[in-house]
Amino acid sequence: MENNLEFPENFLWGGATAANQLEGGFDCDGRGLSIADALPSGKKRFEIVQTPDFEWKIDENKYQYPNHLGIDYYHHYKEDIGLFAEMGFKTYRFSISWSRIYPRGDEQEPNQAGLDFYEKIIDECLKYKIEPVITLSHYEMPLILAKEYGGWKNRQLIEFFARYTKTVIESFGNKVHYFLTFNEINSASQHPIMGQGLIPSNGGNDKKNVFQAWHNQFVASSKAVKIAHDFNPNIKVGCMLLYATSYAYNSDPKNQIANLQNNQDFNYFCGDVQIRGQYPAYTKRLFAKYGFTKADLDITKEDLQELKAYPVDFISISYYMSTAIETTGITNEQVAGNLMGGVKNPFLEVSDWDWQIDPTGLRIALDELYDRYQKPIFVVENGLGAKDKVEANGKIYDDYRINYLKAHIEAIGEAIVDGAKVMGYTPWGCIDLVSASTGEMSKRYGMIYVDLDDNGQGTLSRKKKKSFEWYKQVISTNGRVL
Ligand code: BGP
Repeated sequence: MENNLEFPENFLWGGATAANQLEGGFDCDGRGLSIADALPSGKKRFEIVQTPDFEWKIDENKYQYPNHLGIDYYHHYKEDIGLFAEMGFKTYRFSISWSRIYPRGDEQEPNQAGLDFYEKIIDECLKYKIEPVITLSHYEMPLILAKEYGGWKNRQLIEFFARYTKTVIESFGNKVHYFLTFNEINSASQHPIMGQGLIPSNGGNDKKNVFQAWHNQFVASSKAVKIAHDFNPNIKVGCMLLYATSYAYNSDPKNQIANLQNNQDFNYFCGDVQIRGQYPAYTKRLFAKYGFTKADLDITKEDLQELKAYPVDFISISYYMSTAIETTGITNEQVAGNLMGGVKNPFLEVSDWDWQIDPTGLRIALDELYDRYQKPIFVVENGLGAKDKVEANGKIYDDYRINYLKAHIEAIGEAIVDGAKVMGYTPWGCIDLVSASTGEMSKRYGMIYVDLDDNGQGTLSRKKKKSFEWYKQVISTNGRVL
């Protein structure tokens, strides 16, 4: 049955992935090691990097699953993009591995073989009229930039990233119209290792360094906007925020103010700078919370001018969960999976990984973001991580995933009715890939199943799940049949 939702004609339906979670081919064609190659899988995913023996772990993990194999998209991309096309994708969001283009990160000249690989990916998309959306940095950077330069707290990275961006834009800017700068930039407040290359031995525990790294990334984002617009004014560059709708647990003003501040600190700070082009009014309070002032950071007048001159063109978000803020001692019941903290919301169910499922929270997110910024919003990640079962007949009946996606697409449709401008929807991991938080395969998001287990065993064959046909219909009816 058809619904009454009205998605815009040119709504960008598709799916999203990231290089380090699916490509494999970690040492193919001159690629350098990336920070993602140093993260092990399983419970020690983040524990390991909290130790000073980082270097040793990198060597130990050499040639090991998961980041090094991914789903071997490096050698399967034609088949995979063919399947995306069969689902009717209008767009495909993927990331470029910086260390394929600049293996060390600090060279003058790019690695042509790395560029050639992405050219083939882009051409394969265009063959099917799939609009590529490229993330320039999705939870990785050349490892040397973390080890030898100390990660993003070092100003020199601005210049390296600008060089990399220029190379990418000059190579692909005639074929690609949408670029995202840093994936889930605000998540560095929880895991500075992935997005900022900060580990305890190079200052990862010091909040001041996280903010310095953010500042350098903000300036790099502005430079990316300038580079893109100078090359082709039609290119649109977006920021990418991990948005977790935040509720006060109840109407106690103490919880309300705590929630307001949580929103500013987590959901809005990075976006405010990148979208509005200036540090927000609450910056002083936020810095003070961590025991430093603006004078402790290296922020120049030129930086501030650059931020002002080149804000992003649109906003992109990932949305998986909401959170609830309680400070008065009524409850302390935590939800293990909530990346940004907060207590259990009694009105919500959780996923198998304890992520609070809240489609209405997505409608609220889109309404609030549009009210705040009046710029188009692209939902570039959303989905349900679940364990799939292949039945004896070879089929995968992932109705739980269909229900999740349906409810969230409805929420987007309602937000559009509310007046929010939403550009598109690219559910996460449209093909099963390695999980960012566990480094394992068993947490699956895809409409396409990949035969591979947590130990890297399997045929790597691809198989359509029930959600494949369902999503195909969603796209072909432009969201009218869910
Ligand atoms: C986002 C990341 C992705 C992705 C997704 C799902 O935070 O941008 O890289 O993996 O979350 O998370 P996970 O794989 O941990 O379930």
